[in-house]
Amino acid sequence: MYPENIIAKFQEQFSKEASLVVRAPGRINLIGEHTDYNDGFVLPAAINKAIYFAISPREDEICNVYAFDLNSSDTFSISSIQKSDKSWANYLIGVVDELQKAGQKIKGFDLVFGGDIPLGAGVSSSAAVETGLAFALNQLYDLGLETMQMVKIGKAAENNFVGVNCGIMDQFASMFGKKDAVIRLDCRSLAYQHFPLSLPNHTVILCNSGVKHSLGDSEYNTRRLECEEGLSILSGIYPNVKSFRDLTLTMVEEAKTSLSANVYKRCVYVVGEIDRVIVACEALEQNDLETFGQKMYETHDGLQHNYAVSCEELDFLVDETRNDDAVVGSRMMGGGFGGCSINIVEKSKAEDFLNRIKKAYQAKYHKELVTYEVALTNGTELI
Ligand code: GAF
Repeated sequence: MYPENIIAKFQEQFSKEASLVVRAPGRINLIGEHTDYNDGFVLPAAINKAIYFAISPREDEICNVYAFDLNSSDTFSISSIQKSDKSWANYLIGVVDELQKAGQKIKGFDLVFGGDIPLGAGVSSSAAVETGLAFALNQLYDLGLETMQMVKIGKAAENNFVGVNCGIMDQFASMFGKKDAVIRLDCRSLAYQHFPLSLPNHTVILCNSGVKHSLGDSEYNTRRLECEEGLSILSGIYPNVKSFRDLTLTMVEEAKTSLSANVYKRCVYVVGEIDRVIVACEALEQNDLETFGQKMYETHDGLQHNYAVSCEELDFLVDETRNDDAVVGSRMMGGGFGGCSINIVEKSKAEDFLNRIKKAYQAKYHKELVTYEVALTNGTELI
């Protein structure tokens, strides 16, 4: 059971007690996909699936790190940072690198980490590893970093060391999560607002397609480049346009002939999605779940057809819910190319829904559909 197994493994591995134990959660995102790096809005929350860190400082520059769930260890020195051939270790080394680049003085450490965030499922296990280590080192070496600085360190590690040009949402949600609340984040100004997700009659269920997405190998970075190309062309045509926030669908439509077919579709998706988050948040505030759910389906359609980041299994999972009266809204979640769909389901009908969708998935793909009912939790913290 986490985190007891992590704490016990630390004792066994290093023959001493861990100085600190940190919990860094994964995240869901209700709506606002691929909008974080496009100056849009997102609506994520931290969840009750997390990576746990048992850690102690060292007097030298050596970092001994052990990945509990992979039963794999690695050692590196903070004074000669280089990529590891163990891909999991690069998330940690990247954080150490970014801290040092930011002028922070740290020493080595002994670490055991692991948790129950499903890997490659679009619930941000990698961001949790990054924010968890940044948080632990901040505590261990009394660095005095503010929460947002740690978010940025985690993101920079992913961008510069792991090589995925992700936006800020995942690290932000893992750090700023709050029990029973979602966070509306303006990714342009970084202003945010927690608001309680009170769904007395509904529950949030993730359906894991079991298709492993790998953001690094996938088209994620290409989508970013396509968005940059689109924005650069559109801001040439409309001099007042500084970001996707300044565009309307009509403006994109009128400039269609200046954009390649793919770039046009990416722009239509992003401009539409930024608007959808605003409408969906208003609906949520008014307890209008029907409108919220409708926006989730529109997001899925955009991700499937215009942004082209879904996959057959995710489309199947969403399509299965379209005429299911237990489900208010459903869509693929996260970067895409696999991972989970997120579903808002009526509590009293959830069990029947799960039976139906698991049976259908098994019949179609001959594999078990793993599902998770999620609760919203605090962000990264000492435990
Ligand atoms: C991944 C990225 F890490 C996020 O920054 C975000 O862009 C998301 O995909 C898509 O919304 O999780």
